[in-house]
Formats: sequence, C-alpha cells, structure tokens
Amino acid sequence: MRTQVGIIGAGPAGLLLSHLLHLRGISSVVLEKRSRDYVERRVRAGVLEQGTVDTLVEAGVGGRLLREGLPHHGIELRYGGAGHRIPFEKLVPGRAITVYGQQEVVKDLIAARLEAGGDVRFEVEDVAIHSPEDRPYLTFGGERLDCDVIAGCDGFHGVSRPSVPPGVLRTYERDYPFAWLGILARVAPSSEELIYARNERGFALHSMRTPEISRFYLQVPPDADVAEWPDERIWAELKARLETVPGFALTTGEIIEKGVTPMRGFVTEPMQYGRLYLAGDAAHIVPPTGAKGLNLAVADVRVLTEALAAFFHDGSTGLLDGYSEACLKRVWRAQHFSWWMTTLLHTFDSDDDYGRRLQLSHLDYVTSSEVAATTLAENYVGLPFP
Ligand code: RFL
Ligand code: PHB
Repeated sequence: MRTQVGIIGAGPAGLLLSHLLHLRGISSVVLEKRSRDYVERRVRAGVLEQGTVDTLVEAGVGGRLLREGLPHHGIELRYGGAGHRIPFEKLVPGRAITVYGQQEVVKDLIAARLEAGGDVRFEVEDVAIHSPEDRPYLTFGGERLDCDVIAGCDGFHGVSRPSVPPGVLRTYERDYPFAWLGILARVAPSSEELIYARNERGFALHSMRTPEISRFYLQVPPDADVAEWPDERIWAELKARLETVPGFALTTGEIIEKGVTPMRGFVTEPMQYGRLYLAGDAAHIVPPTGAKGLNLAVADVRVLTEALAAFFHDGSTGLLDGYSEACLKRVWRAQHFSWWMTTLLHTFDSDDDYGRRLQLSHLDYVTSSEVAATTLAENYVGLPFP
C-alpha cells in the first residue's frame, strides 16, 4: 500500500489533518489503535477558541458545532467569597470561545472522512515507524504502508515521539503536584458561564457540555484514584469549593463519567525528524487550566497542512523545514498561559502564607485592573491563528 501522508492517531489532530489534506487533494491513511466507539466516547476538552471554530467551519465540518455549540462571552473567577467576571466582549471585542465537547468534534470529523471515502482504520495493532529519515514506511498488523511523509498525531503516549533516535529531540517538562478529577453529570449547569474557583480546599471548575449536561473538575492529589471518590464525596467537595458566594447553589445529578488527569507541561523541540512531523499532544501538552491543548493541536495541523500543500504541489520544502519553528512560538505562549492560570488558581502544599497572599494579590489585580484582565482574556480566547 502507498499513500502520500501516513497519519498515526485518530484524535482531533490526525483526523483534522486528514480532512484538510483531502480538501487540498492530498491522500492520507489514518491508523488508530482504539475502536471508533472508544475515540468517539473519550471525554476530554470542551473549550474551542474562535480560530478553532473558524477552522472547522471553513473546512465544512462545523454544521453541528454552529447549531449545538454554546458561545461564551466571559468566564468567572471565584475566590475570597466573591465572583468576578472577565468580560470578553468588553476586553477583546468580537472574540469569544465556544463550548463543544472534543468527542463531538471527533465524531464530526470521522463522519466527514468516511463520507468523503477517507481511509481511517481503527483497532490497528502495533503501528511502527521505519526509516523516517528517507523513504519512510509504516508497518501494522502484518501490513506495510509506504508514505512520502509521516504525521505523528498519536498523543502523549504514542509511538511517534519515541521513534526518533535518542539525542535528536530536546524535551522540556514541568510536573504539577496535583491532578484533576473530572466528571460529567446529567444535570443542567448551575451557572451560565464557566467558573474557575480558587479555594483553600483546592481548585474547582464548573464547566458544561449542553443545557442538560454539566462538566466539573476538582484539584486532587496526584495519586488520586476514582475509587476513593464516590459520587457523594464529589458533590460535597464541589459544593464546598463552589458554594462560596451568596445565593449560589449547585444542582447535583447523576454522574455519568469520572476520570483522573495528571497535570503537566511538556514540549518537544524540534517537532520533526526527517520526514516525520509531530502534531498536537504527541509534541506538547499543557495543564488543562488554560483550555489550550485541543486548540494547539488545531493550530499545528493548520501549519502542517500549508507546509505539505507546498511540498506536494510545488515540491518546495521551505515550509516543511520551518514547521517546528512556526509552531513553537504559539506552543510556548500556551505553555506560559497554562502555567500562569494553574499557579493563579491551585493550592500548592509547598506554599507558605506569604505565597498564598501573593496569589490572592495577583487574583485581585487580574479582577480589578482592565489591563491585567485583558491579558487573561486575550490569551483565553486565543491569539490569532497562523
Ligand atoms: P489525542 O486526542 O490524544 O489523540 C491521539 C490518538 O492517537 C491514538 N494512538 C495511537 N494510534 C495508533 N497507534 C498508536 N501507537 C497510538 N497511540 C495513541 C490514540 O488512541 C488517540 O486516538 O491527541 P491530539 O489529536 O493531539 O489531541 C489533543 C487533545 O486531545 C488534547 O490536547 C486536549 O484534550 C487537552 N484538553 C483540553 N484542550 C483544550 O483545548 N481545551 C480544553 O478545555 C481541554 N480540556 C484537555 C482538557 C485534556 C484533558 N485530559 C483528559 C487529558 C481536559 C482534560 C481532562
Ligand atoms: C472542559 O469543559 O472540559 C474544560 C473547560 C475549561 C478548561 C478545561 C476543561 O480550562
């Protein structure tokens, strides 16, 4: 078998790349180790930047997103017994975010690929990369796929990054001393906008998916196990961290999904080796406090699509050679913003009283100075796409 671009991973990065390449007349095959059902049910991100929404709409896969996505024009920061709104419409006019589940994006992309006759293979075993320097090919389940280029879109735990010989990539990493316990509940959101709550008991986030489904996160110890978190304990902790302003009551409901996510920042430089290009979580991850991971994956894929179009249509390698450099500026901006939001809002056991006072002073500044609030708003809604 032969294709122009062999894509490993059917997450948002791999599927969107395959779709955008198809629109440019470039062939690809997507190899995914999980089942279609599994990737369509995997609950993850929910916040799409304007640039992500525009990318999906322009690519013709934004119909349901425009109908069912929830546009948001602000978020609340809650601490010290009060809520403070960060109003996007005032601080960054014309820019907003859309709340729409990542698995819905994945469903829409899979449907579009299959409808266009795209080659997306699920439950593919033992994908391996060979000869990435020159004449690359992939093997899997006893088959061989020759490619001009390989796109490693297989997430943080994939095979692509470890296929690069030792010493070529430099990695930068920061682990946080806590994790997030995330839940999905069959209950109407108790707030119209997202609430990021800083609390002495730990951070909590109230998000949502639809008018009937809410999404919540709790800061928990790094080794937390969902078995230690029966439903009653989760609701009691969410109430303790969120019912901190007069008149706010959290409505509880049936919990339909639970999971623990470690928190870390990670960057690979460069994001390429020979004819292998890494995109999305395969190349970098951020702690989810800034809601940037999925949006960064989309930004990478846009850059890679342009570079591959120049390569396949004109034979020029300039954009491909500059792929990492073109992506990494945005990647590091998102790393910094995600680190900043994380340190602003979480409780660190290592912090002394002085550290806690600094954190509160910083929050007071962000919620009282228009200049400081604009910094948050501009990064949150996302800087313009490349
Ligand atoms: P994915 O989604 O991890 O997809 C990689 C795919 O590759 C497959 N795979 C393999 N396939 C074949 N062979 C192998 N050897 C393979 N190894 C792996 C996997 O099965 C999978 O299908 O990476 P991608 O496409 O780069 O997308 C990145 C995003 O998923 C990620 O950045 C976001 O989910 C991060 N994130 C958030 N991002 C946002 O922009 N906004 C948010 O609000 C947000 N919230 C979150 C998040 C991530 C979270 N978790 C669980 C990590 C909230 C959470 C809780
Ligand atoms: C989500 O709804 O899943 C979500 C929202 C905001 C974040 C992270 C996750 O910062």
